Amino acid sequence: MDEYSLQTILADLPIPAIQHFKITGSTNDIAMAWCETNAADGSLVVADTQTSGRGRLGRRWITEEGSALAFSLLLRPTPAETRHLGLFSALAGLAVSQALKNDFDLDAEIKWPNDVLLKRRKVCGILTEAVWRGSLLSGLIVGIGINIAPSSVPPDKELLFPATSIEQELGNSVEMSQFLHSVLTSFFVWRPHLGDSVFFQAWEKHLAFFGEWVQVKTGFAANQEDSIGQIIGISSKGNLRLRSASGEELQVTVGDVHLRLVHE
Ligand code: BT5
Repeated sequence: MDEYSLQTILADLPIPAIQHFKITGSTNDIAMAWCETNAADGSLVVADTQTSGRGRLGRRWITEEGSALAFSLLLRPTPAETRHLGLFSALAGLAVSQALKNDFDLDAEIKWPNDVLLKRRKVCGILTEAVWRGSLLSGLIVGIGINIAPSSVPPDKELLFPATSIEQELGNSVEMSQFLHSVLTSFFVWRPHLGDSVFFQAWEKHLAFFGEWVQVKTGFAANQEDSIGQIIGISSKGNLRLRSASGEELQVTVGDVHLRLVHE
């Protein structure tokens, strides 16, 4: 990929500017720096390789050369969107899931809150970061990493959860810039639905482990007990709704959560 070909391929989308790197630290870091300038909503940073790709809470995201998509969208959320900032990761997850269905007929699931799975293996990670100026929101960076070729999948010892790539599940090769176009198209189609009923229905429809018993570990407090329950849906705030063994409803808010199937 290069900047010129990306500009051509993405020309029909509301993307006013693109920066492409053969190699960079993290596209989210580049987008955050760009956010401090007058870069407009929808500006895009794409990299072929990341040397310090980031996951949540300081975890690493591995992007091997030319085998994966790694990109960050710089958004300037509207006041209405600002009320739903926490839902942008799910929006990105929906966009990726929809693109996988449209382009390859692959049924992806969203592991709450923000991983996209194919056959219960992680194919995509999403890191959304807000940039504040004092108490005012300056921008939101939506960083998306998608494993395309088998070589993008890190060795097991690097993984907290099993991983896969699109080509592994499909058995065919994938044209990366075309798939990027599909994901971004889907993102901009879904964006006006952020937080509405159609959005929550689609999210629930894609929710991994629906009806299954899971254990959710919230990592902030050392003495915090895990929540164990059967997944029954998503609340209007984007919380995960669980039903405990005693029939009580529990809600888990997005934080440092590790969601696992019970008895796995
Ligand atoms: C995420 O964090 O899954 C968010 C990843 C976001 C990556 C994108 S790439 C573009 C942009 N620029 C960045 O610097 N980041 C964003 P988390 O849920 O914390 O998961 C991180 C964990 O995923 C790691 O600890 C590993 O276990 C695992 N992992 C790392 N690389 C992976 C890969 N390529 N495929 C599958 N799993 C991976």
